[in-house]
Amino acid sequence: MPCKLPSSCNTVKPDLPTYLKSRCNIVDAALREFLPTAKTRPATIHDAMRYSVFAGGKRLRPILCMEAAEACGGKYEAALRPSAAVECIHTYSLIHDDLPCMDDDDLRRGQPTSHVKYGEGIAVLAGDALLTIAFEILADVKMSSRGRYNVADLVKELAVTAGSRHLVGGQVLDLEGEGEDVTLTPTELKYIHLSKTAALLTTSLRLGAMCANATPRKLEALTDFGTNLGLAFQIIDDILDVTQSSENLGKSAGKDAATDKSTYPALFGLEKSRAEAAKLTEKAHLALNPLGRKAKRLREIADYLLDRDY
Ligand code: GRG
Repeated sequence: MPCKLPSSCNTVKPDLPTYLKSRCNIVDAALREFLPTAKTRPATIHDAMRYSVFAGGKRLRPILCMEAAEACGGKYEAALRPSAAVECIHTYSLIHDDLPCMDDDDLRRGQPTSHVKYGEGIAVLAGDALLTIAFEILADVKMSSRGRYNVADLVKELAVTAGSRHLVGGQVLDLEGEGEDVTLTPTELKYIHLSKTAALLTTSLRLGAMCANATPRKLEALTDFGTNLGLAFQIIDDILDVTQSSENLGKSAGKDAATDKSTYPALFGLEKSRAEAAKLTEKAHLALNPLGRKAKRLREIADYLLDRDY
C-alpha cells in the first residue's frame, strides 16, 4: 500500500547497527583518502600509521562528529574532515598509551600493538605523525565565510583538547596515580576521565556542530551531552575491563585490577558503577533537549554505549 506521508517522510531511517556500519564505512573511506598510501616514502611510517588506524575500532568519535552536524541541521559530509581528524588523534593516543613507557600493552583493536609490530621507535613516530596529520586534514575543511566559525576555531578546539590541559594532562595524572600505594579520590578520578575520555568525545561533537554553523545554545547542549556521555563511556569501559575477555574487547582485559589501578569499579564496585553510568547517560539525554527530534540518533548512540559489551 502506498505511504500517505509526504515523500520526504518515506525515507525509512536504518536501524542503529546498519547506521553505525554505514557511518564506519564512510569514515574509513575518508581516512583512506586523507592518509598517505602505505607505499608513500618512507613506507614504514605510513604503513604503521595505516596499520593502527585500520586495525578496527568503533569509530565512535567520527560518528559523533558527523551526527552532531546532522543534529544541528547540517550535512554529515560537511564534517568528514574533522571526523577523520579526531579518529587520527584518538588512534595516536592509543598507540602512545600502549607503549612500554605508558601502559605497556601488546594487544589493541584485536591486533598486536604498534610497538610490538614495528618496534618502539616507529610506534612513537606513527603516533606523532597521526597527531600532526590530524591538523593537516582539519586545516583543509571548507567553512562558509558567512558562518559563525572559521577553520582556525576548529584547529584551536582540537589543539586544546589534544594538549596538556586535556588528553596529555589526563595521561600525566593517570601516570602519577599508578602504583599499589596510590589510591585516587573520586574527584581525581573524575578529572582524569574528563580529560582523557570526555574531552575528545565532546570536541568531536563540537567540531561537527561547528561545521553545521550551530547556534551557541546547541553547541553548549552538545558540550553538556559529550561530557556526560564521556564519563559514562569511561565507567562502562572500566566495567568491561572486569567483566569481559581480552578476546571480546580486542585489548588486554583485567589489567586494571592486576595493576591496582583506581577505577570506578575498584572504588565503588560494579553495581554502583553501573548505576552511575546509567545516571550520567540520563543526564546526557536531558542535555540534548535543545536539539529536539534531530538528536534522535545521538540518543540512540548514548543508550547503545551504555549497553555495549565491547
Ligand atoms: C596522549 C599518550 C596520550 C594519551 C592520552 C586518550 C588517552 C590519554 C589514552 C588512550 C587510552 C585510553 C584508555 C583512553 C580512554 C578512553 C578510551 C576508553 C578509549 C578507547 O576508546 P574506544 O573504545 O576505542 O572508542 P576503539 O578502539 O573502539 O576506537
